[in-house]
Amino acid sequence: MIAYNYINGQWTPSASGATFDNVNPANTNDVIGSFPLSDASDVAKAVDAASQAFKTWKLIPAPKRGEMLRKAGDIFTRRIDELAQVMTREMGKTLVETRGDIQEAIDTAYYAATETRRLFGYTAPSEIANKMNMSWRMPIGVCGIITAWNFPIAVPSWKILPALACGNTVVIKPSDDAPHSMNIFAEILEEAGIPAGVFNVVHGRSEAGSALVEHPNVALIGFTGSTQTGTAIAGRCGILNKKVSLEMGGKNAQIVMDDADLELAIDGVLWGAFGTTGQRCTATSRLILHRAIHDQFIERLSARAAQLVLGDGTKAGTQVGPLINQRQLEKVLSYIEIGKSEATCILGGERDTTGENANGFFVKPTIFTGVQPSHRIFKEEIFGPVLSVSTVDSLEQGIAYANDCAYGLSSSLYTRDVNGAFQAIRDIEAGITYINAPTIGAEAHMPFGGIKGTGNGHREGGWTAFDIFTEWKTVYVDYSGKLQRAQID
Ligand code: UN1
Repeated sequence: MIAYNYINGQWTPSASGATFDNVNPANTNDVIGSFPLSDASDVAKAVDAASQAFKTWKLIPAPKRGEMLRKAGDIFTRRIDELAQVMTREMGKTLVETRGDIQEAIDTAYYAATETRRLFGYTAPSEIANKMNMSWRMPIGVCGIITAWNFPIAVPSWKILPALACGNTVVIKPSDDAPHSMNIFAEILEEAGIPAGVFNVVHGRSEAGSALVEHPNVALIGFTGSTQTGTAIAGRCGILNKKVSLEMGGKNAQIVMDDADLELAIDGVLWGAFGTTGQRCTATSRLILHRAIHDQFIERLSARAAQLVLGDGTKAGTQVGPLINQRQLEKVLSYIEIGKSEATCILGGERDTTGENANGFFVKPTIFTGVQPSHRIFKEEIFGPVLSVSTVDSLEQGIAYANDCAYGLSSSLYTRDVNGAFQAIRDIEAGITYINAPTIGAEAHMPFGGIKGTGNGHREGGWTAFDIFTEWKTVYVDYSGKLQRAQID
């Protein structure tokens, strides 16, 4: 397949003609297609189209924009099986998970559609007679979106759909590891009636991403990816005075107390740590066990984890897919080596190249015990199927361990003690806390994001996404017919 950028409603090759190939991470002999390796001139074309389109798109009544988004949700629903196949082929997670990824976009589309009938502002009394004060939301302009490959449809949808609902136009630079899904996103928005230029896709790597950040007509950057790249983008946006919303790394902990339902907690950690091959910002990468249940928990957990079926995500029965690419494979394997020098590897700890997995980026589900807060595998984001297990003697110590971390996205506590649960909800330093549920599983209509090294104060999802994609206009209407001076008369 030869694929193109989507600019001003046209499928367009890169100006330079340069391309990159994308391969199936479960079998690198399967080349999915060639995609444009765009540069600043391609980005400029897309931004020009989006700037032009903004002039008319922002004037369309928000509920009319919402009708198109609702239709987009319907089309995603119609195309879910086909799109799930495309997504699994390019990023590896199982079909059950890629369907879930698309479902998250469907939920976001319907939520954004209904929000176009709210987009509430505020009224407030004036301090002056015969004067009215109010404040309403304005679109911001062209939004530049840069996203990762692990949720090729869901995470872009959290940004694109609220942005469009608010009357903004969009240029997205999707990950070069999951470009095909984004072209289907463009097809769906086009079929839903989104006019040419309102939504644009520019494929490429860091050159295209940087050009988007630097372009003077891009008013906002929405980014999901590594803390290192996000922080660099935020630095540039600070200097360029652009609004920037960041969704970055995580090192999420699940705490299991001695009174917990252990089978439930094992189900939770298996899904949280090894679902999506651990490649979620919300993945459970640390397990903090109360000493009293540690040994039996580890015995039961490792027996279950050893049964997980590693393979091509399109195959029935596969539970854990490959890592995304060679770079991530090397990174995860190097963390496994670090882990072996720091703690005890009780499961996995190696690549799987057996049988049909020979040509993919497969790493066996891996568990380390005896992990201390000083260890690198306790502190650093690995983004793979690697779980670091530590032992504590109390809930307070468990919370302290969970908080001993540079990130603050998700967290989880398994307990039957209601008082302890509320203490953890209050004291865990994270944007999301689950009680008796794993660290993954955010719902589209709730705020999503984190503190510390995870984010910069914004929340995607739910009503909070609309704060990212709007500016406030404050309006004063004086109907007294005379000059009335605030703070003076
Ligand atoms: C991400 O890892 O970037 O809660 C997003 C979850 C998903 C979203 C994850 N609904 O794990």
